[in-house]
Amino acid sequence: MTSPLKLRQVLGLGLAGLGAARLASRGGAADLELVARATRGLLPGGPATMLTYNGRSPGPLLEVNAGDQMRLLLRNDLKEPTNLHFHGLRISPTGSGDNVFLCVPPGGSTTYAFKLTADHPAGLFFAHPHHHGHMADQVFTVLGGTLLVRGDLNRISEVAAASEAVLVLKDFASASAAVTAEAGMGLVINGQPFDPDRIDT
Ligand SMILES: [Cu+2]
Repeated sequence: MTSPLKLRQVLGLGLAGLGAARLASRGGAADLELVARATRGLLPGGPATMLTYNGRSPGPLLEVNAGDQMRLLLRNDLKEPTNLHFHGLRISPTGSGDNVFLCVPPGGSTTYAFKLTADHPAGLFFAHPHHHGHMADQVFTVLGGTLLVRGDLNRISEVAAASEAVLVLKDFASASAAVTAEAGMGLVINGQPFDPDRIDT
């Protein structure tokens, strides 16, 4: 029997996952690419097919700054249409911005292009599909990822000096019937199986 996980070890899992799973802007420009595709993975109850960005669930952390010019290419390698919604960002809901009426067909791609204002609030946001008729199934099958905007908060010295871990919790008890039927239910943090009974604080 394995020993209980310390809370900091769970945080460590999150940090370990971030190194290779982070796409960041440079010099005021965020030229990022997400590829939506089905990927075999391991859930608490066993193997299952999940929908991923760049083969990851959750998708890579997108790390940008207030004032950045965003150009995010979304390629659709799924067998159904998809798109992107930038949950919480203060950007236009039209054109190539946070436009949930855009449709990226199977095999297609589109570029989301918008500028974050210089005073855009810092914080953690959520990028996920919002295509009418497919949204619930795609989100419940784990398509989505975090979007970290750095800005005013990060200029507070105590915040800048603090260590940071981004944790994405997913409860497969509320996942799609297809996933739970194949792999059962359970909790994951950053894609790693998580048992709350094994946490020491
Ligand atoms: Cu949302």
